[in-house]
Amino acid sequence: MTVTAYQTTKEEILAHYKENGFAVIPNALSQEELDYLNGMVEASLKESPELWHKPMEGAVGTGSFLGKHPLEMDKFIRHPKIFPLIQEVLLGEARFAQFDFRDVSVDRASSSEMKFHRDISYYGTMGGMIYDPENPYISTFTCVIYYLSDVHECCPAFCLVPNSHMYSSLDEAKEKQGSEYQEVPIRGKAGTAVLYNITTYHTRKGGRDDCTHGRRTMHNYHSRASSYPLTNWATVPEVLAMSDDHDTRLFYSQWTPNQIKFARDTYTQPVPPYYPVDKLK
Ligand SMILES: O=C(O)CCC(=O)C(=O)O
Ligand SMILES: [Fe+2]
Repeated sequence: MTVTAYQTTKEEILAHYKENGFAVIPNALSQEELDYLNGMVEASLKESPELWHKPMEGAVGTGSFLGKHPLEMDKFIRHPKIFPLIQEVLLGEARFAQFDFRDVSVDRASSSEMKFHRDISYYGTMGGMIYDPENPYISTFTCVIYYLSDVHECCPAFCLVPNSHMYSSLDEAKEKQGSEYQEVPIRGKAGTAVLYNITTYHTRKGGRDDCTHGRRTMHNYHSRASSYPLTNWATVPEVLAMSDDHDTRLFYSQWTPNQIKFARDTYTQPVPPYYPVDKLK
C-alpha cells in the first residue's frame, strides 16, 4: 500500500482513493475563494452566533449557510475542481447529503480531539449497507473536508486509517491489518481538500498545547442515488431543490424526513407527490 502526502492529477487522486479510501488535494480552493468563505464565517460567528452550535469536541459548527446563501454555496458544493471527482467515486450518482462549517478556536485547539469512528448513515446504524464492494471506489457516501486555515504540525488535524472500511472496530482493523495499519494525520495549507470514504476509520487529532492557530473547515457530504439519505435532518432551500435546471433538481432530490416537512411548511410550490408529505406530522 502506498500512502503519499498529496495527489494532484485526476489519475493520482482516483488511484489513491481506490487503494486507500481517501485522497488529499492541495490548492482545491483559490485564495479568492478562501477569503470569501473565511469572510462569511467570521461575519456569521460575530453577527449570528445563535446559528452555531455549542462546542462539540472543541469545534463550534453551523449548517446554516446553504439556507442563507443557496446559489453561492451550491458553487462550493458542486465545485468545478472537486465535484467531477466526487461523481467519479460515486459512479455518477452523486446526491447532496450535508454541508457545514466548523471552527476550532485557538484556546480549544488542544482539547478538540475526537475518538476514531466511521460516519454512518442513519439507515446504516440500523443495519443498512455502509460500503459497496461492487463500487471500485467502495463508497456509498463520500465527504470532502476543505481546510480553510493552514493546518500545521501543532494544529488539530483530520486523521484516518487507510483502507479500514470493512472492520467493525478500530481494534479489528489493527489486528487484521497488522503491519499495514497506519494512522495518517493530514496537514496542509488552507485550500487543501481531503476526499474520503466516510466508512474509513477517522478522527480529528487534537492540537498541541502550544498551537496558536486553531482550525477552520468546510465539510461536504455526498450520497448516491442508490444510497439512503445520510441524515434525517439536513434541509435544502427551494431555489435548489425545486430548480428548473434538471441536474440541480436531481442532485438535491434525496430528501430527508425533515426536508419533506421543511418543504411542506416553507416552499411556495407544492411538494412533489412522490414524497409522503401527508403522512408527516
Ligand atoms: O473535524 C475533523 O477533522 C473530523 C470531523 C469528523 O470526523 C466528524 O465530524 O464526523
Ligand atoms: Fe467523522
